[in-house]
Amino acid sequence: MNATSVSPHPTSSQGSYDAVVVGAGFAGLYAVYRLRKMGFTVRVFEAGSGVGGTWFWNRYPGARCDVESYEYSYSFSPELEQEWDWTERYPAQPEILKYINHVADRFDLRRDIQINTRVKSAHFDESRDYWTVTTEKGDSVTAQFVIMATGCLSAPRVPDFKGLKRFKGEWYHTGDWPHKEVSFAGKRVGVIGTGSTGIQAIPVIAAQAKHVHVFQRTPNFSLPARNGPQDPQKAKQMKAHYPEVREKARWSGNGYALLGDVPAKGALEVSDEERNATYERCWEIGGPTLPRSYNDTVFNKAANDTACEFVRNKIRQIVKDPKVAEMLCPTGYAIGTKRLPIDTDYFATYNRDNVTLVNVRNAPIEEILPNGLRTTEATYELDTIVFATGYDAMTGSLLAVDIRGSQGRELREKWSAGPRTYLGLQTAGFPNLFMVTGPGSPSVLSNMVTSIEQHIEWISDCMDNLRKQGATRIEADLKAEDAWVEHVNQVGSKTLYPTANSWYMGANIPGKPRVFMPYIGGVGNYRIKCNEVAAKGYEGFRLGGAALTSARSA
Ligand code: N01
Repeated sequence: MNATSVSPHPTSSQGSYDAVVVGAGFAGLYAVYRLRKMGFTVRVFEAGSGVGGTWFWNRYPGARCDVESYEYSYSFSPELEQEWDWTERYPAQPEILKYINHVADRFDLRRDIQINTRVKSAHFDESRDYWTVTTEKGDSVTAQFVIMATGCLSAPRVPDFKGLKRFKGEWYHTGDWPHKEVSFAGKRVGVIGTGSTGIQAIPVIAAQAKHVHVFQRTPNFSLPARNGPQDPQKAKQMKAHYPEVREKARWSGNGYALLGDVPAKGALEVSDEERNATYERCWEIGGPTLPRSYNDTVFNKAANDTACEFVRNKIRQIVKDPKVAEMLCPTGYAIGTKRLPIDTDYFATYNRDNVTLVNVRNAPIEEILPNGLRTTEATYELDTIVFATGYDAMTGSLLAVDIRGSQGRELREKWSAGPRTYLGLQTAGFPNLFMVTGPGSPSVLSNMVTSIEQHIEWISDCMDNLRKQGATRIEADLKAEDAWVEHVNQVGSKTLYPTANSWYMGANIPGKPRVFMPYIGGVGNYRIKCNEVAAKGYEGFRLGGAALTSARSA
């Protein structure tokens, strides 16, 4: 931007709005689009210096979406669908960010989005049914509704290692990556963490660095992405059939149409030959389908074991040093119960002379030194450390804001034993506060864009409905919330998910309550439930407000 140009974003806020939206990622942008169209006034606060949310912050080398590009996009505008061309099967971070910026400009969304502004607090005034929202910059606004579009993986976590402040080299967390180019050329780099992020970043960093030490605590299953340039035929097909594809995704198990229907057979119902041929086909096609090629791998350990062993054998074939291969083979948890990465050349990277795998399960990192780090067994000299150590997932970004509901009750206190929500949309005691893809909704187990659109549509329709009725307040009923939490837990406990130490369970954060946070009942079933609740006059919610009360008593 040159010195005379004016930012399209507003720079400060006072006053009153129908809704304050926190966050300008996929969810926040769609909220502005829809609420504005329905005649609501809206102000978005975004901590970053641009829109994009996850895709604004996650600029680490190799950052890429693991949902195919044509499905990882908005469905609300047929024109947008037709005019945008994706260049790769799995879109890289810069392309997704470009798309999000295109959406912001195309629909003139920026004038309601205040960037560089982190929300500090949101307090509810129950005498007037509105929230006061303050920011770290000193803005203070009121709004009838607050919509937390803060994302599920947006509170990066650097482990509390002794000595980090004294490190003389450069260190980065992948979820808070600098906006300048980071060069690894000639550098001795340490990467801590082998989740989806580490698995994407390690091959790219290894191709540049002098040497990479990978500090692995838990080996991870990973499947080849088989990424490549977008097939023009496939793109054409997609554009010709977008309405059907989107509709299928909306009612599917996980919000994708391309992943197909739930398979008819279980892994143990077929012969070893047939199963191996299926797994082999999935491995060759690429993407996350392998464990989903049978209907029981999520529930049945023996069925799941067949997929685990197939992938372990692939690792043994790819990695030349048998000792390193065994170190990379995941054991002790079911495939898919920790988020399953898809990769480009991850395992083959360990065949490079400049890559060393270090087991920090047996010998944990004790301390960061000025020139490297020390485990309980050895010292490693490093110029750069990359923390691919994940997030305080699902609740971290919500609880980072000082949220106080009725009678000043703090959300942090209410959720001290784990998050409790009704439909992942609201939590009792916090009227007019909505969460987008909150805990208790399909969220991270789904194509996020599908789930985001469903939530924003439900929330904005709800606001419209309240307006028509003259209601100023909606609040989840505690009994409905308890029943939903019970249902979420029941469905989750039928699966193998709770058996793994994953961020789905909060297990990556010391002291975080162990609760399976997402809803695994399926995107389509969940949509049915949300629609039913709305059709029954917002069953399980309590509606209130002056006009409504007088209409009812008349
Ligand atoms: O984080 P993670 P992530 N010492 O929590 C290790 C999404 N995503 O950023 O497993 C040593 O999965 C930790 O070890 P362990 C996706 O949903 C999407 O990789 O806890 N190691 C683990 O290996 C994903 O799941 C895309 O034993 C330590 C790693 O750090 C989510 O983001 C791309 C440690 C953290 O893995 C988070 O992935 C990338 C310690 N003290 C990410 N503390 C897409 O493609 C932690 N670790 C869309």
